[in-house]
Amino acid sequence: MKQFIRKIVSVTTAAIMFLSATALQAVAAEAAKGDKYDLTGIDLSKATVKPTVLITQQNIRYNEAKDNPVRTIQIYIKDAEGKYANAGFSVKVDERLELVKDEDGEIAYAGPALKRAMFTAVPEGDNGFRAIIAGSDAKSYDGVMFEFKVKLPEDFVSFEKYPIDIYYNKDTDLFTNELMDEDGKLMEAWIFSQGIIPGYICVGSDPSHDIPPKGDVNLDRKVDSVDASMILALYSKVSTGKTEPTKTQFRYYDYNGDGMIDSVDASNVLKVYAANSTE
Ligand SMILES: [Ca+2]
Ligand SMILES: [Ca+2]
Repeated sequence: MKQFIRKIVSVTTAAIMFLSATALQAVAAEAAKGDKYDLTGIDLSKATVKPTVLITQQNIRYNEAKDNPVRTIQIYIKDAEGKYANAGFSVKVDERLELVKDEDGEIAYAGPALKRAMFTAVPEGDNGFRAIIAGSDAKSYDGVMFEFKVKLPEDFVSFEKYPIDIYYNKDTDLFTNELMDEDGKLMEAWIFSQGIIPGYICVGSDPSHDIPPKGDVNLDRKVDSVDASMILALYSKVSTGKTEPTKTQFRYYDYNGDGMIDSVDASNVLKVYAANSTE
């Protein structure tokens, strides 16, 4: 029973997640993972450039994940056009994900936002890399800064999130402009302390687990006396003219598929129940 409730909860959560895939992009940004950015002496209200760095949030169907386990992840920037030049920070993917190199052996490659900048990705441990950007303010753009590929594990778990995050290291990292001046420092403080929207991959449920067994009328994945009595209850309502069965009801209640919902279906269900209980 517990498992069933968990499943219902996760199915509902997933439905909400799929519905709000675009709304999720509007969730409040947060700090980078890793070191906390030291805001001592920094007045963020003075920041004139307040970019957001977003990582792909991908909700995919089970079969899609099975067919295409290698997924492309993008790192975007917005509200920073013409304002940034030099950056260095880490990207880490969930340890169950595998970073997939391209045919040139590169972990990540630049997107349109960095088309006039230098971009390098240096491997960092098994599940991450350090992104290094060197360009000029005038030729920096909003949009996809870079992208990379990850592979889902063969035994991926439905409705579990595989997080993808940006990490800040106080000793090495930066996200500033060409002059590395006050404006650049404020932009950097903004991004690392509250400008990141983390990413993830989340796979939907295995559809083969979602088909209720034949005779399961209340859809709790069990065929038992509850289902039989529900069939009898509907039969009694139908035979007294109180209701007409719907198409959906026919699909679940008419066990023997003879176009009638009656006591024969109920006794068939009870037989299945009896057979299952003596197994
Ligand atoms: Ca049932
Ligand atoms: Ca029938």
